[in-house]
This record gives sequence, structure tokens and C-alpha cells, in this order.
Amino acid sequence: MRRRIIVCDGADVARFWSRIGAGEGEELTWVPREHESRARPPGFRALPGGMSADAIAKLETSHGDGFALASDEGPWIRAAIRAIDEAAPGAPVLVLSDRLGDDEVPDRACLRRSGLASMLRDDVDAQFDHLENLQRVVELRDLLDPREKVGILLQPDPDPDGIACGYALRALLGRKRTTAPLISFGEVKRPENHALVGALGIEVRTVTPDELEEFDGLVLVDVQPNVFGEPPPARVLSIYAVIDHHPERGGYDAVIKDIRVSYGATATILTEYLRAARIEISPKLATGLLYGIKSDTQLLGRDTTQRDMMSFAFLHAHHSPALLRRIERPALPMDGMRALGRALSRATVRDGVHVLALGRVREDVIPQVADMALQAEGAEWAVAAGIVASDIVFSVRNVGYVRAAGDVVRDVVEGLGVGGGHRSMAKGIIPLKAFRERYGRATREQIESALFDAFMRAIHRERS
Ligand SMILES: [Mn+2]
Repeated sequence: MRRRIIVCDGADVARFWSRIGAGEGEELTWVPREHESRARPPGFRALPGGMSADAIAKLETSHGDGFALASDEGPWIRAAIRAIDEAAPGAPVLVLSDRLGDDEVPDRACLRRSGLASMLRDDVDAQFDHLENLQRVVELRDLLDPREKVGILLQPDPDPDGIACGYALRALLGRKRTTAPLISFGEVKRPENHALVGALGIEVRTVTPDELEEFDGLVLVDVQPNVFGEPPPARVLSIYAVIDHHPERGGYDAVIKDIRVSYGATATILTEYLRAARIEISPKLATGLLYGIKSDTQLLGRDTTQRDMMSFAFLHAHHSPALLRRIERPALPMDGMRALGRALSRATVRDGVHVLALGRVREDVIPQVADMALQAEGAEWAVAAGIVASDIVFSVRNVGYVRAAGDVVRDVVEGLGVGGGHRSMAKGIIPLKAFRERYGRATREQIESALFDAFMRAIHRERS
């Protein structure tokens, strides 16, 4: 747009707008009302004689110029649009009004409506949200700054949301790994959790409940004490702070509880903290938090709020795509590639089901193969299975409009092993011993055909 001509109805609106001022290429004009003095607000050009085509014509507009009309009076707005259509036919018009009903504004192809005061209103709300987050940050710092060693306790085998949040909290507190280590009662095991700590170079120390004595401050992130056993270790029942998005549980004391159950990820809370405190977010930290939100919400699909979307968008602008790729597509070992090659050379998609049996592989190869196997033409289901230690581990993916993967896997492993998952992703584990007892030998061919049959039965089973 070449010129943006802002037309204010009367001195009050013009004075209001004079606080906003004129941006690049903007011209401020006002139409004095009948009884108003002609003293014009500074920076404004008056359009005397009321709203008319003549007044608009004096602006000497050309094609590409646009108008904003600020008024709460229907007749004035309609007269202004008529004048513009006469003097500058088809020019784009923005109507800024807080009180006009839709039927008071004429139907016009290139017209857009917005509020005037309400535009600021939205911003005031957003600023108060930031302020509330800042207050939390200040409280956390006041509480934790005097402590020599703060333990950031995550759930056992912490997931990407927990790990990224622990890392973010440390940045927020301006601490190092020595004075605020990430700790957990169970080591990092699952491949996606490993991939994150590896790519970000984060250390999560495994501790026993007794070792908690070395910390003079404890913060629980993405977890509450009930997760640590029944009953939980006494030391975790009286802590400084809990920051979490899981349903609130009782039975413990925390000085600060920030539990936001509607949020899809704790990483959204930490992102809001960091933004409110204006902490610089490194690409590494942004990538971790982004991946935390992505994996907890299955890419903004499940239990997602506007807040998660906003944090995701903010983090997306700051993250490192190369680092994210390394987390999501960890390097496959060569023997895993060869196992994949052998499996692919015999693979077929039958009745929409694509089963790949890999033999003995590193566990993180399996989900990656499952992702890829779903791309096969005609596949609605992909199952990648491999032998890990003394178990058959399999990852399942589906196209999303079929029976839920978690339900199907629970049926498949019934009486044999464990498994579960979500709508379109799931995982199952069958001990080799249990498999042999039911199916005989655990060769690749046998695993492939047994899983194929079991999946066919489970997929077509009626929901009970
Ligand atoms: Mn979480």
C-alpha cells in the first residue's frame, strides 16, 4: 500500500490517534464535527466541510492508496465509504470501530473491520499475562537464589518435555549444571529421550532418594510427587516448587505451585517464563522446548491450547532446524541399515498392513523404520519389529483414520507382553520366551507372519 490515509471522525478520535502517531507512509487526517473548534491536533490535516467526495478528492489519492476510517457513528462511516467510492473507486478501506454492528457497515468487497480501543485491549490482556509470568519468575528467583544447590527433579526416564523444561529452568535461574543439576530417580532410556539429551548435550543425573540430602532446594518439573512411588520418598513431599501440566495431586507441600492442567506441555509454561523475563533463548534451548511441545502434544494435535500454539510459533522462529533433525532422525547404525535392507527386500503390503522384521537391532532403529514403512504405497498400518536384549520390540504407525494404534497394540500383546500408545502411534514389547511358547521359533519370518496375523485380527476386531 503506497499511502495509508487515516481519517478520524471528530477531535476526540483524532486526539486519541495522536497518541498512536503516524507510521511509515501514514497520513493523519480528521473531519471536524460541526460544533468543534478547528484547533487541529498536531500532525493532522483537516478535511473541512464534513465528510464528502470533495474532501476525499482533495487528498489526490492514486491507485494503491488505502484508507482507515475511525468512528463509532454508522451514518458517518457510510458517508465516508460513499465519498471514497466516488473519489477513489475500489480503494481498500479499514473500518475501525468498537461499537458499530455488522449491519451498520455497508457490504463492500475490499473492506475490513477491526476494533480501535479493543485492538489495544487485546494487547493489554497479553501484557498482563506476561506480567503474571514475570511475577512467577521473580518468586522463583527470590526463593531459589539464596540456595547453594538446587536439584531440578524430573520424572524417571524423563521425556523430552521434562528434560527441556529442566534445562530452561536452569537458564531462567542463571545457574550451571553444578549448582542446579537435572536429576531423576530413573535413567534416560527411551530412544527419543536419549536423542534429546545427546543432541543438546544435557546431563541428567540418576540419584537415589537418600542422595537428595545434598540439595538445599528441590524443584519438580513436569512431574508431581505421586509419580515417585506409593508412598513417595519423604524428601519430595516438602519442596520449593512444582511446575507441571499434569492433573493436580495432593499430599505434598510446595511453596510455589504452578500447575496449568489445560496446557499441552510444561515447555509452554517455561517458554512463557523465559519470554516474560526477557531471557535470551539460544537456538539449542528453543529447539529443546519446541521438541518438548511437539512430542507432548503430538505436533499440536492432542490436548493443545492457544498458549501451546503461541509458544510453539515463538520457539519455531528461534530454533535450529539442523539440531531438530538430529533429534528426530538420529543417525542409524550401519548394521541397523543392513537389517532394514534385508527386511525391505522381502517386504510386501498386504491388506494395508506393512510388517518389517529387522532381527536384532539397536532399539532406536525400530521407530524410525516404522515411520518410514508407513510411506509404502497402500500401507494404512506399519509395524517395525526388532529383537532388543531378550524382547521383541515393535513400533506401530497408522494413517490416523483407522482403529486407534494404542488399542490395536493392547489387543496384539494381550497375554504375551505389554504395549500401548495413542491414536496413530504405539509400541509393544513381547518377551522372546513368551513368543516362543506361543509361536515356536523366533525367526524373522515367524515374527513377521505372527505379527501380521495378530494385527489383522486386532484391526478388524469390533470395539467392545
Ligand atoms: Mn509434559
